[in-house]
Amino acid sequence: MAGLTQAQLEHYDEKGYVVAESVLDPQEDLAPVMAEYGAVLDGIAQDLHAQGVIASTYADLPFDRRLIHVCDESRQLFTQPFDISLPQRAESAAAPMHTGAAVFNLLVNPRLLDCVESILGPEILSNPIQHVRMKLPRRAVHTDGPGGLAGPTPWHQDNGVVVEAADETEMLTMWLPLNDATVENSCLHVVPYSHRDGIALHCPGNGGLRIPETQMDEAKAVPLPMRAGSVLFMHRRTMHCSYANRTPDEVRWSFDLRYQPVGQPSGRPLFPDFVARSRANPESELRDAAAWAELWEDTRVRLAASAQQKFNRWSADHPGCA
Ligand SMILES: O=C(O)CCC(=O)C(=O)O
Repeated sequence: MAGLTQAQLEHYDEKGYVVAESVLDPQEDLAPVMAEYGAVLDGIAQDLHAQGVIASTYADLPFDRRLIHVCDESRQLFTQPFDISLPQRAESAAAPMHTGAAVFNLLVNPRLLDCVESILGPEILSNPIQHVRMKLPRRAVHTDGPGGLAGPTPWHQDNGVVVEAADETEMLTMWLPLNDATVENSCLHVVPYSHRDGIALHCPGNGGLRIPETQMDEAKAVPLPMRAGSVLFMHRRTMHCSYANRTPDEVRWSFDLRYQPVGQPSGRPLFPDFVARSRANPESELRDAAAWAELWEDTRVRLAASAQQKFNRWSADHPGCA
């Protein structure tokens, strides 16, 4: 098994994160995912063009330039049709999402799971807190708010986005860019050593949960520019964020995926987890992309039928959030 080196594991333990270079092969591992998303964008562009919302389908443009054109001209964002999770709302019956085979193959990519196994051991659950993010240049985001998955992400810890039952779950975040992530196009920033300090106060707000400035020292943060193919492994209590994409014409495109040992609560009980690797019980592994897609489709039906659920513990009424 390849996995992480001793030096990388020590960096992770000490600082709460580590970037491993060249874990994935952009051609072999990432190109199929990008092609699958190209087809999703094509469908969106065809629909908008048929409705007369955009003047062209921009079929001759590469993915990133095409997405920018489509969002800019339609003045809409298409984060949900691309995302690999449902929105945290009961009115999800009609919510689009993307659960294609290439994405499933990425979730269970052996090179990724070897690295995960180095940290978590051989019984690995795919945690359902997962997203694809296409961060658009600010000029292409025509919403009042920060733009959700297409805009900046406030300072937070991933432990903060789960319910309390999962506080001791050894959830590992894996963040990987599909194109090079730079300081200008909105790479991730982390606060080294912050995983040692417990869970900070988080305040619900427009752009998602946010650790108030008074609860952290932003000056200690470091940017993590990363090349496509590299992977960031991050402890659940490491503080991190991303700022606005300041480039005129680049999309910062990434996945954030999470894994944990089998048998611990996922922190998102309504959403489907699955066994990604089990050395003890290989038959329990999910190996079928269509079955994974079905898990999410069933979840959509259940979510739509359920009352409003609480997805985390925080309240904007907390005095520290004033
Ligand atoms: O990709 C980003 O900009 C933010 C990702 C993030 O906050 C996360 O993975 O928890």
